[in-house]
Amino acid sequence: MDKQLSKKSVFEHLDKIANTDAGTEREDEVLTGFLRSLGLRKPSKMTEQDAEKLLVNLAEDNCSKEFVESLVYWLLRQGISSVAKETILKSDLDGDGVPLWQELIDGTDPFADDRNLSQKHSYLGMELNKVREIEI
Ligand SMILES: [Ca+2]
Repeated sequence: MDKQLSKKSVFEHLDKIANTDAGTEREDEVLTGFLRSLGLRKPSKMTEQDAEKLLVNLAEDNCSKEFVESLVYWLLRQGISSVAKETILKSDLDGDGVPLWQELIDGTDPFADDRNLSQKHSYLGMELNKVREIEI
């Protein structure tokens, strides 16, 4: 129940962010063209399969974090169907166990497992500290 509530508030929060920016006509053109090039329906009519197809293409193209961000906010502004919205926001393109909505909020890259990377960094840091201790 709590989880449902927090998911709802996160989705509302993302909607709010999406609507703080009206976007531009150019953006509309580019992103509408992008969906069309993939043979997808318009956002309000998107099915779960459309959303999955979109995600697969994003992952394969290894799009920038910024592109995914503006695409998702644009889709939200366009009134994307709730089933497609769920599919996209809950997706985990890089397989790091962190859903897209969380990556958006945290500002992490949905295509790079950058959390594990930072874990590796801190692990490396620990190793270095160990070495230093031994030297001392
Ligand atoms: Ca992820």
